[in-house]
Amino acid sequence: MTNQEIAKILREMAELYEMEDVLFKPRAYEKAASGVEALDKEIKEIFKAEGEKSLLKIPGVGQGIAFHISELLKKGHFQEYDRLKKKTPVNISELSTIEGVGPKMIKILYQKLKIKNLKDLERAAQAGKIAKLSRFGKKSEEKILKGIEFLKKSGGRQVLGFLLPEIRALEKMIQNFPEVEEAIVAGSVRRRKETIGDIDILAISKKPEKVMERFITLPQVAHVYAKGKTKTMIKLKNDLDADLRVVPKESYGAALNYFTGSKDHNVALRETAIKRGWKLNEYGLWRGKKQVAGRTEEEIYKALGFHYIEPEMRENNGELALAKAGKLPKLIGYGDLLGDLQTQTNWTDGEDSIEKMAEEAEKFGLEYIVITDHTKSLAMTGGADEKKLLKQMAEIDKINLKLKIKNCKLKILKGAEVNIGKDGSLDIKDEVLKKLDVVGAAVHSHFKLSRNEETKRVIRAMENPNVDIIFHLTGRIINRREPIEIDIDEIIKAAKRTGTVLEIDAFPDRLDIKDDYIKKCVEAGVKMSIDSDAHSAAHFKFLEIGIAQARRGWAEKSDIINAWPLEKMLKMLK
Ligand code: DGT
Ligand code: CA
Ligand code: CA
Ligand code: ZN
Repeated sequence: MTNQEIAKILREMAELYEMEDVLFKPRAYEKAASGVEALDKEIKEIFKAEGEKSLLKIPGVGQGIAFHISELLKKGHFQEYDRLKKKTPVNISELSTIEGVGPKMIKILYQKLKIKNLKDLERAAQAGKIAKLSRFGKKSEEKILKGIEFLKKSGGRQVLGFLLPEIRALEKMIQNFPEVEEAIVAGSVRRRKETIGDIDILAISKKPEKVMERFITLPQVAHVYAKGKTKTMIKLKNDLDADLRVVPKESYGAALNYFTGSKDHNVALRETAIKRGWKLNEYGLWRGKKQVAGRTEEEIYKALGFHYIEPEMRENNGELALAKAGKLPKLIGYGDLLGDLQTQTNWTDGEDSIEKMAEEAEKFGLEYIVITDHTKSLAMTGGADEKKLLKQMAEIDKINLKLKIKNCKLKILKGAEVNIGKDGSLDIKDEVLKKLDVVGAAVHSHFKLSRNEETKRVIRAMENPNVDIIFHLTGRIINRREPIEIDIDEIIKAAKRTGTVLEIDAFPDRLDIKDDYIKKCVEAGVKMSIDSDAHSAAHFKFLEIGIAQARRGWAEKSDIINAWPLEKMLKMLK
């Protein structure tokens, strides 16, 4: 059992307890799940070496949960989980992908209508059965149907950022097969698309049959579609399909290039080969029968007269012309961030204390973070009013002192995620906003106004001299919620005029703003930030996904203000 699988069950426990209206336990299990996810060692190994006591060292794991995890590792399930699952035997993770459907609703839907999964839910909603339940009504039913339709439109694509740890674990297992010389995940995963259709894996080996044999017996495998000598297709337990191809060493670069895609990039690249009278395919670059290149991607690009193009740029959006002219941007690097400008704590809906967030951020190599808890219109989250914000500022001063004494170099800055009202007004008074180091403003409601109204309200927020950054501009949640409609060109113009920064929210199902918008910002010289939007110390790892998105939008270090040293970053703000 992998850490990811354990964390998934712990999260499910949290939801099961929430259904039962049990106090505190949901939070405790959430915390434990985050702790498990953040580990870089496999729990199974630690447990094998050091026994049950070692589990207590996992952040957020106490006696009770440690006992359950040990049962889980030994038997693959545990009593309390079985008991709760028996009571409400539903596919929670599937049902809760629909916006507005949470644990409490899932319980009622099961009790009243025996709804266990998405199919059941869709049928019941179409038959008008949900509207008839006293608790919900017509509006909820319509919302559910919309949610299901939205999910279908996404074509079963899954959010990459949530799966990347599992994909990397799989890649590592294949790399560790004794017969494998090299292995890598190509396709949309390597290009770091927001969502992925499947996983395309390549490996070099002289014994492909042996490799395939090992591949289909991996613990993650749910189903084998087809097993061939050099190509095998399987379904993983997480519902994703994965292909493994074994290629000879001489063709590795060509195969990697071909299977990384995108298809459009490949087609354009192949055309340049044809123009020279050459041929490019997944086995190599050929002049007649002679292989001109093929061992590495670099030599293929070079032989065709291009500079090397990073996978995140390979969408045939003009990158080939730049690569030919030697004018490719120097993309921001995965280790380039020095700060994080959006983090939430247990002052509102985050899981961890300010201090814990700071300590974890430092482990991630950051030099500063901004605490940006929600404000009062988000009452659900315990959003801060002016008084609470002032209190938090004083607390941050204290913690900064404490960190200094502990020799922690990270600096905590004061901020807020201020809510933008329907008309563009903010819910915190200017005299308090003025005291904060960094003010982010964001839309959290009224997602369905006209394009003109949405654009206007965001621009009005930008015009506030205290608003430094617009967080998650369009409010979309991939596979769950459509973006608000906005006129991006007007927004960018206003950002430029007012000196407002636009955020790339690194949370894997937000990635807001998207790559096309990032490109426009780069061209217009509008600065951006890449923020984790962390709601737990375990979320700093998502910064990587935000950097990937920035790279897909061709952003350089100079475009991203939290890749800059603190002083310079602060000077850039209003
Ligand atoms: P996905 O899986 O939908 O997220 O997107 P990709 O890009 O991973 O696409 P996939 O898995 O269908 O194929 C992997 C790569 O193989 C793709 O990026 C480019 C290459 N490829 C697939 N089909 C074709 C094709 O018909 N022509 C060319 N030139 N390349 C192809
Ligand atoms: Ca793919
Ligand atoms: Ca594929
Ligand atoms: Zn927000």
